[in-house]
Amino acid sequence: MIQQQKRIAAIHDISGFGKCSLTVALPILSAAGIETSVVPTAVLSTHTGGFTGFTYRDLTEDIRPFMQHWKSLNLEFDAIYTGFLGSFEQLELMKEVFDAFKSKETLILVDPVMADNGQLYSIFSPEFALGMRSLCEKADIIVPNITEASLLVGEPYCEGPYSKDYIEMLLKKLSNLGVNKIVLTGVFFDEENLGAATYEKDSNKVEYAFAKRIPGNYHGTGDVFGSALLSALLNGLGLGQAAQIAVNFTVHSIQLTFEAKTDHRFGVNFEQSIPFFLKELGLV
Ligand code: PXL
Repeated sequence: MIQQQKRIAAIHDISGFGKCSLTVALPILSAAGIETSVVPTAVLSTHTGGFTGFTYRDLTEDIRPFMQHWKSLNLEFDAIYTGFLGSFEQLELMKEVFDAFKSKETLILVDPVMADNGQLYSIFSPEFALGMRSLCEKADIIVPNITEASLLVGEPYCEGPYSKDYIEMLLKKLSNLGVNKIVLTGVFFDEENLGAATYEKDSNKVEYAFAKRIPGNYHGTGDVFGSALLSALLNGLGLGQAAQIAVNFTVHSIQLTFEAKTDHRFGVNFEQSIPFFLKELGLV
């Protein structure tokens, strides 16, 4: 039987240089066979992580008219995927988007992009975390890193290595926001392996997905991970398996970038890892 192609709406910024957000989500999801519509929330010359002097054209005003037009076309989506959002107003607008397009089958994936390595990104105030928490409460699945998870549940940030008890405490507290599926990234129990922990509230199941750690902090890996995770879920894989594929693809992309000694701000070479990714998904 021919499977109906899945369609999603990806709502992130476009950073012209420094691969992240839509310049990562669109090619990865498309390669995985998913029809990917986009709502650009802002256009920047580069992302904000480590560059100075970037341009920033805010597109908040366009979001509601975009939605109204899409509504008039009776468009439906299998998933809505939000990432970097630049203001409280955009957080509130996302709730309107969810209300307008959520059907029983629509998967709402919120990546609460706002912090890493114990620090909020420079453009956000501490109150932004509260706004992001309230958006996460509307999601079916959230994909925070450890710093974002700590901010979302009001725990102090801890540096790893972590204990299983600590990770599972964070997962349970995150699920108390009313979210059924949690994928926590940046999890490690020793210095050798790094990966993700998943929790499904309905089944009360915790799973882990690891790969060998590659030194360095590469920009945009959260977006590579989130896009790969959603690709795997929409291709019918379970949460634990989808997380393992997303970890493997992210690490494969980092490995190529590490070998090429590329500036960490430029993003990772996910493009040349796509054949590997499609094999992992069983699509080729
Ligand atoms: O990858 C997350 C991200 C996306 N978009 C912009 C960013 C960041 C992280 O810094 O600055 C504009």
